[in-house]
Amino acid sequence: MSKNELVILDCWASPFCMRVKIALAEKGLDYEERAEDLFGGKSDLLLTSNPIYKKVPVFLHDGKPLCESSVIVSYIDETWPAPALLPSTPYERSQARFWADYIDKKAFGYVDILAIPITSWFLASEKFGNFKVEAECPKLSAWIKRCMEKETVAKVIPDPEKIYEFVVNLRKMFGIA
Ligand SMILES: N[C@@H](CCC(=O)N[C@@H](CS)C(=O)NCC(=O)O)C(=O)O
Repeated sequence: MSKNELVILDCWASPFCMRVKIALAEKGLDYEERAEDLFGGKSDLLLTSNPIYKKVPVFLHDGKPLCESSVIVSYIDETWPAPALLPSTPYERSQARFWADYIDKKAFGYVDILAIPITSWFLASEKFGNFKVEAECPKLSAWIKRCMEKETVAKVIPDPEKIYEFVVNLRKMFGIA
């Protein structure tokens, strides 16, 4: 009998972990976050749960590990069907997976969950790359704003300024000027 014990081996700044956390929040599920030290020493649980890539996120459902964020989000959608993240027919699902512009055209779902966490790193890219996403890609920028209006997204995505500080520290750690 499933206890639905949900654990995510996590790194707060990882867009891939954010995907899983948004999907869980969309389904209204409680879960435990276990922070991994990706640079100082990964836990034995991470190494044994994801021996191929040794990366977060790992999602543990009643102790059973799943790896790769898109695989995990699909699993979450299949295991807890409501509200559906993917459309109901195989053809629509294939479109959702394939077309990037699905983001602009459909209700919030699978593609948005996979894409939005990456945007939390945009501010850091802008500062180091000397460009503005809003100026270069206004439609993308509008989509980010729409997604961020959702509580399930806003509560998971960290402040981009914190990500920027994290990147500054990473650059120092790896000796990048
Ligand atoms: N394709 C993977 C990417 C996961 C990934 O790159 N995780 C990074 C953190 S953002 C990680 O664990 N890095 C540690 C390492 O590479 O050793 C997914 O979608 O889950």
